[in-house]
Amino acid sequence: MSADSFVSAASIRDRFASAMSRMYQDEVPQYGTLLALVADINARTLADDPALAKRMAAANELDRLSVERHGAIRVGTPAELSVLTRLFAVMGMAPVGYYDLAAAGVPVHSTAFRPVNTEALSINPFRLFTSLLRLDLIGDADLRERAADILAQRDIFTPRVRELIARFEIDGGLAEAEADEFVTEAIETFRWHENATVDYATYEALAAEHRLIADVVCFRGPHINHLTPRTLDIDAAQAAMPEYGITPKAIIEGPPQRAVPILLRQTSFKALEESIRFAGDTEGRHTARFGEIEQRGVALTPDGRALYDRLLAAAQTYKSSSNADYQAALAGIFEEFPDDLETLRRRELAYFRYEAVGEATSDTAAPTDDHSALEALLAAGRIKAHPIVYEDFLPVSAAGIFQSNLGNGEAGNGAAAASQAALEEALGRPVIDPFALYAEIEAESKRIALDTLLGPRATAV
Ligand code: OOG
Ligand code: NI
Repeated sequence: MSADSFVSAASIRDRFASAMSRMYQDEVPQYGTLLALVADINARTLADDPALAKRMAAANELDRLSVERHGAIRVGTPAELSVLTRLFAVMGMAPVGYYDLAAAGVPVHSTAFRPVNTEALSINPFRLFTSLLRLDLIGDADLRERAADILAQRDIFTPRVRELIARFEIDGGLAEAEADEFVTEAIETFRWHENATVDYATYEALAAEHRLIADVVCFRGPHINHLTPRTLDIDAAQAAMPEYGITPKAIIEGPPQRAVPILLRQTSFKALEESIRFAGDTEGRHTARFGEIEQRGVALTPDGRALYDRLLAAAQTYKSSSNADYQAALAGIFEEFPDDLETLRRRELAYFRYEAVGEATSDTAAPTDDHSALEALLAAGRIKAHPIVYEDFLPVSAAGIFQSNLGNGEAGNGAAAASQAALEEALGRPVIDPFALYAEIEAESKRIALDTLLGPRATAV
């Protein structure tokens, strides 16, 4: 089998993302309604804001918008997570970032599997927020052992998907028919099952410890618990939800509305309670799955992020007010955060991708250092700076999303030490530092833009 006849990772990811979206629409019809709402809002936003449409088109970001989603799953054991690392590698998705949710009382730690380079992201940026249950945070030793025993008995992967992953690893790719089969088999892992693997008493005991533990341990697999489309105007989408029969969570998480969106704003809504058949034929109920929308903005540098974290922390005391009051307080506090692209760029608060416009001409060859050359070329309109979209997640927002959908705000084991090393051991590889990825995209684009206009030079920017 030659590399030419392999299907690209991006194409497999694209097929997988759309198969998951179809499956979730069948499982949770409200998600289909949400897709329609977001598509309407996005079309209206682009029509009302031609500058935004032009900027997104120039940055090659319009095509991905209609397929853009993130999802979330929760697995029970390191062994499950290690196979997921290999499964997502088939689709060009690698674990990026470490999120410690235990600090917020949710007994998991997480990463996001996602594509990492600009081209792959522009085709389909599908990401999966993936959490590993921390059984070590269950206080009761008997219950902890019982949960581990239950998890040890399940296999969340089909035998065929395991074979196809191995085939990919040996051959270096999958052929057309195998790629389709891979997608069909892979989504089985994320399907909803209304039959629990345990009896009602066991479910209740685990749920009493933490609802999330019951959600992870009592089912055959890590059902996809939400899929999140990207909206260009989350305030409009939130306001329109009731018209579409959807009740959103009270507060929009993340930064306030701004002229230049930064990072990520999110809101979610509770899905209906589902009826569950427990072992021994008892009927019961469980809320597992919900809906969410998000608006993405520019990725921040460590300095920008530190400023964001400081301002967000200052706003937390207002979180119990209404969304309108909270957003007003947040907006006031965030006045300190520059809100125009040029200041964000000059003060190195956000990441940008540079692009040369046109070809080299004799007048562009300036005998200055790269930094001055870049600024001069930007001023002359010979280089464009595109804000780089934030592709990751925010721990405080994620904690808010988890909690609002678990129906409780347990303070939990806040003192438990975060353990990135333990998550990496389970993944079978280190997580990628998101800042390093954005910085690399920025530096590489700078180098190429300057090389294009000035020719290769000895110095780095
Ligand atoms: C994941 C919650 C986090 C987000 O968008 O921050 C998340 C979960 O509930 O499993 O999806
Ligand atoms: Ni989410």
